[in-house]
Amino acid sequence: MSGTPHNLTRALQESDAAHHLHPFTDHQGLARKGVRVITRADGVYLWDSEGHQLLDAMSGLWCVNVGYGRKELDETAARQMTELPYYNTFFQTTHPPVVALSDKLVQVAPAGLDLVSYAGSGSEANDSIAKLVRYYWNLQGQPRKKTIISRHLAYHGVTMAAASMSGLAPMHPQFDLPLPGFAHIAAPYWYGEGGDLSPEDFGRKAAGALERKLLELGPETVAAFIGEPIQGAGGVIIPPDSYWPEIQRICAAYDILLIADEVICGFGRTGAWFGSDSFGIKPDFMTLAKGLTSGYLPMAAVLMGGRVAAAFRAAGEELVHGFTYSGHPVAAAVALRNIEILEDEGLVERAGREIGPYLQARLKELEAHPLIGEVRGRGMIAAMEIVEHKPSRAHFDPRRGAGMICRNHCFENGLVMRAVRDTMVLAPPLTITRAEVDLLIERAAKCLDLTQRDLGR
Ligand code: PXG
Repeated sequence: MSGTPHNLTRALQESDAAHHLHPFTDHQGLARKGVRVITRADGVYLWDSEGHQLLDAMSGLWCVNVGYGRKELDETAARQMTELPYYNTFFQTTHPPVVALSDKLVQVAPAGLDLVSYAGSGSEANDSIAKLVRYYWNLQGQPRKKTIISRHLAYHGVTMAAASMSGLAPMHPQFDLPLPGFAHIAAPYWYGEGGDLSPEDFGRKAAGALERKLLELGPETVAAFIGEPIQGAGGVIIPPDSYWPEIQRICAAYDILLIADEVICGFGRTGAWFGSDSFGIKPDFMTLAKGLTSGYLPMAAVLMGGRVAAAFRAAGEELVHGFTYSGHPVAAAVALRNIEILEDEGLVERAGREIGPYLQARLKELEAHPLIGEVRGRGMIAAMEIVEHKPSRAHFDPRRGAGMICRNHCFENGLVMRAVRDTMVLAPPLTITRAEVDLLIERAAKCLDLTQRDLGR
């Protein structure tokens, strides 16, 4: 292909429209508008095929925790490709990268989680957990314990089981989901659903929904509860402090397993190594992906501990589960190097004590904007609620597409921020500098002004 950047872009757009079925995309709409072509990245910046620079306040899809352009990760991948590009971990074999990574994961994980199983994506990892939960209760001689309870606005992935656990309503009808054996309770979304309750009272009430659902289904039929410590794709829903301790209590009281989906929260995002550390959660299973490799290669992991790990170790029979790419050597080498970068550069502590608080303080200033009803966040993850009426926390009529208007202004003005309904969400790389945070805020403020103008307010 040759020609001006514009012609090149057009050629790529046409070919893409002809042959590429995109995730979560309306294809007619996309073909009309023309897809955006991203060609290059460095640090916190992306460049598109027209040469525009964008500050990526989403770390790709919540994953590029160490930032783009890390030579250490290229070099590690290249070296591993040369030495052993592939071998599997079935049939009584292993390889050095996966041994080293498992060791490292157990080191950084909350105490007690000491057994790792690998997958290629967060969805696969959650699907694996859905199977392992069944296996655990079958091993215990309690085969009636089957149902997994999750929450509205949850995102756990797109495989049949992971989508069934997800609670974003549009994810189900196209595929006749959820499957039997999955139930949902309300999310701890105080700003949207808390009404007149204080956040703490609302947190207890939202956790109480788990107990009510358990009693409705019969605790003897319930296997596990799954939750993201902070719900990411559902709109960065940060539970009140009263929430997780109550969930933990209910899981213990009714003998159900607790699964922390750390796909977004893991690896420093919340200012601690894991969201479970931030909220004092003691899970039986943890799901890891995204920040595990900072998105440089696809890889996910399931961490287990305590009675679950003990049961699998002692089962005395073959575990009939695993993927061709479970523990892929190149992905494992990159994941290990990525974790070493987080450690060597103190990026998790920086997210918790320095750049995270700075980002949150600067974002909080935007609460003075006429459109912003609430800014909330932890560490390097945050949300801003666009509302029509601040005192009542009333959102705009969804048909006005306030969030989408804002997101489009962001793209046009060199900033990538996602809109979840009318909630603007962001999760920049943990490496972002103060000056880059300032630029992010400057661009976000400008886009909010443009959104306000478009909404005629
Ligand atoms: N769990 C959580 C908490 C996630 O956020 C998954 C599982 C699934 O991971 P995979 O690797 O199978 O995609 C995710 C993924 C969005 C968005 O629009 C979020 C995700 C994926 C795609 C889009 O916010 N999260």
